[in-house]
Amino acid sequence: MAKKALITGITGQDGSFLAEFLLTKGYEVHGMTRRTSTMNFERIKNIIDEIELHPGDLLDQHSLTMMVKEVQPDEVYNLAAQSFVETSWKQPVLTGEFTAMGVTKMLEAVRLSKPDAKFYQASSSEMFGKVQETPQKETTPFYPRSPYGVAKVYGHWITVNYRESFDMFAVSGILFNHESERRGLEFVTRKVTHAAARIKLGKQDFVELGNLDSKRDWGYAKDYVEAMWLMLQQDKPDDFVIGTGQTWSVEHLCKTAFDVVGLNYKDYVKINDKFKRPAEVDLLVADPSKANKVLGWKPKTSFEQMIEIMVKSDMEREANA
Ligand code: NAP
Ligand code: G4F
Repeated sequence: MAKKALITGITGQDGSFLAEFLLTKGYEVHGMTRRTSTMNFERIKNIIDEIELHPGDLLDQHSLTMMVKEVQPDEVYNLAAQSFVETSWKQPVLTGEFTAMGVTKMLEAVRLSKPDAKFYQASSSEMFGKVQETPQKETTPFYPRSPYGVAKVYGHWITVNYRESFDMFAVSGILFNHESERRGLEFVTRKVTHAAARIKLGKQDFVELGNLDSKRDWGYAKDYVEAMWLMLQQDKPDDFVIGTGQTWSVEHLCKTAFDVVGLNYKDYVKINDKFKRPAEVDLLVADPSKANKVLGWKPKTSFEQMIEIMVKSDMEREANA
């Protein structure tokens, strides 16, 4: 019989790639979606007939418990969250409800309705925040710098706690930034690749950004969903850092993206202080050696390849818009 996977956040970047990946592995894929007045199935439109969707919301314990009871999944991937760091200062309480308490609600749903299901929590390198050592690994102390980062630390520890308290197979993937042609337009990589494409096509004159000096360990989302799956295929539950081990500044990202379309980024990038954050995470770079060794996981796509994929996809979309 096919294994059953349940994905919260299936309409998001990672959820859509993970659903596609699990279908190729022969899984029966179920996803949770929340009600919206207009459909937001853009990222899953190619697989919509191959998956089963269930209404639910991280704020609504009953919907989560009933969904897990009905699906009886073998594996649960908890990807749903308020995931944009900047928004977390404007909506700190909501971010806490979704991104922190939502994890406890999902864990409770699993504990009460399918306690032997394997549970994956989408933890984040934002938990390292004001980094206490470089590169960051599983044992690096957390020092979050935003309400989002604080909420993710809660989600991380409650997952560890349910593993230790209830003997559940509950694990946390501490994923560094991962991007793709499906990334939301508000995140800096996509904002830049989208702008580079539109400027090249004469549809936009410039792009306004905040801090060009911060550095991130950017990988390709398609590579990262495989790591999530690998974590749930282990005999023992454990947490892993997932990243490339390389770091680039936002300015270097701009150069790389504008190079793809043959333009000099310096002519088109402007600074607007409104995109600067109340507290910044200056530098993130992963030490993914545990994942390399135990999971046999390595990133397949380089930073340059990923940015090229994103710019070309934006060129194609914008040329046809
Ligand atoms: P994303 O594109 O923003 O997707 C977030 C998903 O969560 C969407 O499907 C969204 O549904 C859903 N969601 C939000 N609030 C919800 C609620 N109250 N109830 C039910 N569903 C809700 O994020 P992503 O980049 O795929 O990231 C997936 C997860 O990994 C997130 O938890 C994120 O914090 C974490 N993470 C991401 C990265 C990264 O670099 N991408 C790195 C580390 C950790 P709608 O479509 O309805 O909005
Ligand atoms: O693309 P970003 O918004 O991603 P951020 O804040 O690193 O968060 C992402 O990665 C986390 C993993 O570490 C995830 F957990 C989280 O869910 C999300 O996926 O910003 C990256 C950097 C920041 O230093 C920001 O200050 O880019 C800088 N930046 C400069 N100008 C900008 C801009 N970021 C955005 N979004 N927009 C700008 O105009």
